[in-house]
Amino acid sequence: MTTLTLVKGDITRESADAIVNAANSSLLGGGGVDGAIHRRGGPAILAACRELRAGHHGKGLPTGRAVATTAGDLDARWVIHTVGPVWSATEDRSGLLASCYRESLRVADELGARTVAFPAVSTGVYRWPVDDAARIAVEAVRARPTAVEEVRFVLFDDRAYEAFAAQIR
Ligand code: AR6
Repeated sequence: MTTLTLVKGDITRESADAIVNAANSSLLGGGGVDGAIHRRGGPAILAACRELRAGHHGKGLPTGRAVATTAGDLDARWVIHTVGPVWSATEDRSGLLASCYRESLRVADELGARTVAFPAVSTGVYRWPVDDAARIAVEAVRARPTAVEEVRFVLFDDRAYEAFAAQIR
């Protein structure tokens, strides 16, 4: 039984087995949550990402996929990096956004993570409308069988918090 919980705040302040990063395909950092995670998590995360790029993920991580690294100095065992789709008004990419949540939970299960904190993937730099993103996120998590006991959505502002709350109520 997986419980869905909501927190308003900065995901880098959370304590969880795994913290999900809204990354980009390069895995080499960026702005938003990604920048915050690398800043607070320290250089070990970037070092692990560089190793992934030197090895199995030479071309980077495709959109909709997820991969884990150390969480460095964060209060977590792992960071699970996932690459959300950029919002498009002309193409339906919602399957890729749902895949981010499914794949992150698959990786979490492989690791044995019991608590996983997610940001609202794709709703920042990638411009996905937050109400729609919240619906896709909650549906994807509810539909995916997982041993994860708590899926915690950590929302940065009131707008995102309310959008997720409306889906979970
Ligand atoms: N904690 C929780 N949520 C946050 C935090 C934080 N510290 N900071 C921002 N958010 P974004 P994306 C919220 O842009 O849209 C990066 O450059 C933010 O308000 O981080 O998937 C990557 O490298 C928004 O609701 O991710 C990629 O290039 C949500 O997190 C690109 O941005 C996601 O915003 C990915 O864009």
